[in-house]
Amino acid sequence: MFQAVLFDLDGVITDTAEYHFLAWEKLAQEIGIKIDREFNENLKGVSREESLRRILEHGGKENDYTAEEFAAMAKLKNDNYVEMIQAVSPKDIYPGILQLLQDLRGQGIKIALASASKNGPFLLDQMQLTDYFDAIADPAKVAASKPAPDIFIAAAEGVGVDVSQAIGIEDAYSGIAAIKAAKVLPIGVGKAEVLGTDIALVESTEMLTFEYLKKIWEI
Ligand code: B16
Ligand code: MG
Repeated sequence: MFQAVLFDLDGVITDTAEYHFLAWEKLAQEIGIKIDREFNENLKGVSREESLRRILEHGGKENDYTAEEFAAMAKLKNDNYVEMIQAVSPKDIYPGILQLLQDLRGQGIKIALASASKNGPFLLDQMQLTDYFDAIADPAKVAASKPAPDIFIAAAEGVGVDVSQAIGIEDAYSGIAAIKAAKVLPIGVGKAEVLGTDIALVESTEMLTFEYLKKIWEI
């Protein structure tokens, strides 16, 4: 039986992936770059700085800004995003997630956060979920961000469980790649076109029951 579940946050625990998109779309518009939801798939799970690099490249403006201007744009996006998430509350927890956290606790299975977001701890507090988490991996302290395995390895280490005994849950292509690279068992939330056909997938978090995780583990 698995000993730990390593959760992504944005797009798995709550719908903040949408707020990230809206905040990036606003910033991109201000500098004359158009991004759509399809392009946004490339930003999910990717760090703030890498996201901005990809947007500038998308608009052919990767050489147009100094390091200071780049940092100022990343800050502007985050200020905007932080404003949007002030209203996040327990009502915003995706269906099935609270029950899953309770069941995992009840079974003595460790729970860790493996989010690329520096706003992760704030969001868990807003949703009153902090106490369910035995560890929160700090994205500022890992050497490389998703698709590198570092954040999932740090999350498993944080709860003292070997990666071979853990399940990782993700909604992003880069996140699934990170889980695989960490040698953790992946479960994807989303579509096969985006996440691949070679892993267990659920369309909605409602399907993420303890029984489902057990079934996937035993396959
Ligand atoms: P921040 P996750 C990721 O969170 C988001 O998917 C991604 O869109 C965002 O750029 C990244 O966190 C960094 O977030 O700017 O708040 O530090 O999906 O890994 O939980
Ligand atoms: Mg995500």
